[in-house]
Amino acid sequence: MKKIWWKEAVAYQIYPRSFMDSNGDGIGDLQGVISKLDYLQDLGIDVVWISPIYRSPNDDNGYDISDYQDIMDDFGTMADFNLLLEEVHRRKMKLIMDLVINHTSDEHPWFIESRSSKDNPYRDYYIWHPGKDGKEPNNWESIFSGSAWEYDELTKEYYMHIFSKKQPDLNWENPLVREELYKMVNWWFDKGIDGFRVDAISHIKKVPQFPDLPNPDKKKYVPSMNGHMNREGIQVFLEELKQETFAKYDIMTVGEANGVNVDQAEEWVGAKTGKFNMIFQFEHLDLWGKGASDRLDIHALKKTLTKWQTGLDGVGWNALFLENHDQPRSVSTWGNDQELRDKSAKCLAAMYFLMQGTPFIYQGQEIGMTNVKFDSIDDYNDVAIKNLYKSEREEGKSNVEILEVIWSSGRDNSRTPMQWNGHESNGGFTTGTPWIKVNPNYVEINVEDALQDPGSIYHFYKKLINLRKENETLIYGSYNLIIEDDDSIYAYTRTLGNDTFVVITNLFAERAEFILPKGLNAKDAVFCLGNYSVDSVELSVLTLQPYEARVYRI
Ligand code: TEU
Ligand code: CA
Repeated sequence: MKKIWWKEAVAYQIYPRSFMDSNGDGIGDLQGVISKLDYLQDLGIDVVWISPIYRSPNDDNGYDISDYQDIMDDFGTMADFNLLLEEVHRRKMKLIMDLVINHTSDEHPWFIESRSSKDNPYRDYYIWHPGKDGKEPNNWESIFSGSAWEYDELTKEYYMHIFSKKQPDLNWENPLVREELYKMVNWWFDKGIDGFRVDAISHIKKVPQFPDLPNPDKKKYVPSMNGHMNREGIQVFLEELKQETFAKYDIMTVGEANGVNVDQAEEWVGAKTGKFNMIFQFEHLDLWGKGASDRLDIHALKKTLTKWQTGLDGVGWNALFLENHDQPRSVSTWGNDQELRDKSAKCLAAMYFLMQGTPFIYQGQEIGMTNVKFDSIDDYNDVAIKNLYKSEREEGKSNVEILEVIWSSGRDNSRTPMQWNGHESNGGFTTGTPWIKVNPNYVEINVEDALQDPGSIYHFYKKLINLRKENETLIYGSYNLIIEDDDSIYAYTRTLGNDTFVVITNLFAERAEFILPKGLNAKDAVFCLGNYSVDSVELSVLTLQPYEARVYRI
């Protein structure tokens, strides 16, 4: 077993716009992040992943970059960034940035050139196509609703954008594009950053000739994943990216790899042949239903996570997560964000955090922040939400119908400002007017209170982090699913040599009985952690309370 720093690390994602505002303009910024580094260090964080902070017109909050080598004015200056990097390193932590190279902003100089004429040297930096019968070149739908093509009056052609129309896709088939990107990536590594989370990277290869996709329901546009997600030939690009950049540095890479299958693990994250150290896969999130079904499909969840756990064991490495800036809050979706918020947040934490892989915590998850319900579309900011609202209205859906979808699945659920305390207006996030409203429940749910209460969700996370740091078994050990058929309990073991931990989580609001399977010995069991008080270490038969979680060493 080879010890590797990024396998032992616990990571924390910052969405800088919503983390901490230092100057009262209502927008989180780099100085704000710096002011909270002690908080993160205290929690036990090793790696900070910061969502994009580059120059951007903010159509998609920084995921639309107009200058890869400069800092967004809202967030500060390059001097602020340099200080952030220094302050992170001074605390023996690492900083990884977000690498958005599937697309740029339409305000990036490359695109401004590209759109200016058909024979501009930058024309082929992006994907331009003439229309078909006076319409878009094909029927592909953008991930953010509407067509994936935008008509440009000047040259009378369409450009492809699988996200918003202000995010034109780069043409990865053009070697000049790739070269420019690699130069930029290495520039950041030479500056001393510790890695990248690589945005939407499974989308860089498009199916050649851009064929129409099957459209059995005769819709105007059809979901276009089959046109650009994890398509044949992508590995050639990824291998080159790796060789020209990542392979030259001791850094950490996490690919955002929607659509990648576990049987492709070797080529994506294999120790030798992989292109990334780990990937974010989304199969388990798709099971949440996000409003579609009330009850968590625990069997599918066990099946999916177990597939990734066992599929990567000894092959590659998992990135473990429940939340990010694109997902609703886990406690609202999977748990209970009312009376059982505390219990269910801790239970979910124990469930995913002790698996094999590098755990990620998304800002606010450690205090059990919840979804939000704004009553007007005007209170929302996310371009995906706005586009969805517009196209669903056009299709005749009512305001309330659409809002209900947004309440349960909209991305702004996780983008409301970080709740630092309960007594200042805006929860201590800003002294000004926040760019998006603070969740009114900051009065009860906030960092200051959580720090003071030893039984809080925050302290539970801290204990999980310590437990993991102190036990190699919880880092490198193999995962094994137990009581597979149980309808309420997700339980598994982690084993390294003859050391074994058992993680037992009741993922529902009803009590459940746990019986230790034969072959596991409860005799010398030591109770390590739980979210209810436990008076006996007895482990062979347990009655678990609603959302009870227990961790034993046996
Ligand atoms: O998200 C990419 C994206 O939307 C999907 O690939 C992802 O699989 C989906 O969210 C899972 O449900 C990234 C960023 O995380 C997102 O914030 C950006 O808007 C997007 O890329 C465009 O840069
Ligand atoms: Ca600010």
